[in-house]
Amino acid sequence: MTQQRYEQAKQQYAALGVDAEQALRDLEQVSISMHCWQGDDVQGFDSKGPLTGGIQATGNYPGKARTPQELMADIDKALSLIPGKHKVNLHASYAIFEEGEWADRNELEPKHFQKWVEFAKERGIGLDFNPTFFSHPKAAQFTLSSPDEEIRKFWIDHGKACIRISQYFAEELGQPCVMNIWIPDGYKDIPADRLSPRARFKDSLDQILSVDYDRDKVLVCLESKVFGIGLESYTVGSSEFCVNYAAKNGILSLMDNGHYHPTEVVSDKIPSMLLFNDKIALHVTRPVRWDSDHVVLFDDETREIAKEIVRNDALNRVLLALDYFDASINRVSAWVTGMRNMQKALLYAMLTPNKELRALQDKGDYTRLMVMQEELKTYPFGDVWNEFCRRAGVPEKEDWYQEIQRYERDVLLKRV
Ligand code: RNT
Ligand code: ZN
Repeated sequence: MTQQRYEQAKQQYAALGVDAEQALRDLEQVSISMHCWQGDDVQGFDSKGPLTGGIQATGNYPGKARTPQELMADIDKALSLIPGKHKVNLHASYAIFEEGEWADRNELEPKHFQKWVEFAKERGIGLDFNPTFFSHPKAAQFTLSSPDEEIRKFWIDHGKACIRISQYFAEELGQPCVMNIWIPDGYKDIPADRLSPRARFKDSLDQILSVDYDRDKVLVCLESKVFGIGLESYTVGSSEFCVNYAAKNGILSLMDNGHYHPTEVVSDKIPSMLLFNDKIALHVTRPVRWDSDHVVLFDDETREIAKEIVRNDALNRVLLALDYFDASINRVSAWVTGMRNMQKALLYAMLTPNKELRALQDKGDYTRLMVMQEELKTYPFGDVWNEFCRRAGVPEKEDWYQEIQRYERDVLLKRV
């Protein structure tokens, strides 16, 4: 049934000049970095304290992962329902300590992530990494931009430790590790000095990057932001700061589409960034009125982001990661929904006659351009997506949800 429908869909797309087989092959190559922190509301294993840094996971859905074993089991369940081969994105706060052992963030070592490396090796997947500059007593308001030199040094050491851990991931797993730096530093109210915190942040980054590391193995990114809760008036790591720092220092810019003013869109920023950078990185999320980090949907902006990547031939230049944390729904389902939606958006872009549409734009035939873009929306895209799932050996359509329900009943609801 799926195959028959696919064959018909393939012909409809072929009539537009689109090769559905090629699209399926291209999508199979795309690996997305799945964020471990959706599984436990960004709690991590190195402290029991609250989530800080101006971000928030709201909701109280039962069954969140409380231990490394539970989180790994949940990640496995999610990956089994997502077509393709992906990476897992870890935060430093997900260090796994032996019984009675503990290390503060400035003293983390590769050995504290050995279990994650074993996990990744067994599954043949790669790992990405993030230093954790929040949810820690020393991250009260400032980390890498702190006026307190002792605090700043602590976090610089954390950054350096994370570069070493990232290189360990890359070497053990035989593929580059994307290491993303995001700090929550900022002011609730109007500051008296906007320059000095940024100057200190700049110096801290210089110190972190002065570590001897292999730039082909560790791809360091810098993520900007517009504001956080309790940090509404001023953000040290603003867009201008981060884009300029990255460009000047040969690291990557990371754009999170929840980190801009509400009518600003990352889809429009991608082509500009591609003109000036070999590679860029994304955190795909869904901001609802603010940086709320809702689950990624198959919505307009996700599709626009995917179009900019696909039609500019940039699948190998845009490092894709997801970043959201919804605690109000089944967390495994949240992963599967977001990952599958990102893939759907890419497939949708691959099934678009991009060359033909571009020609219409160049000719100034905006009427036909609009007609085609709208008609494409009701082409049998779903039949191609179902075929992709079938070939990948994962459930088609909403069938995967039955497995989530079974897992919730047999595993998640028993976590009390
Ligand atoms: C916060 C940033 C950051 C975090 C994760 C947990 O606004 O988006 O990427 O969400 O590192
Ligand atoms: Zn982010």
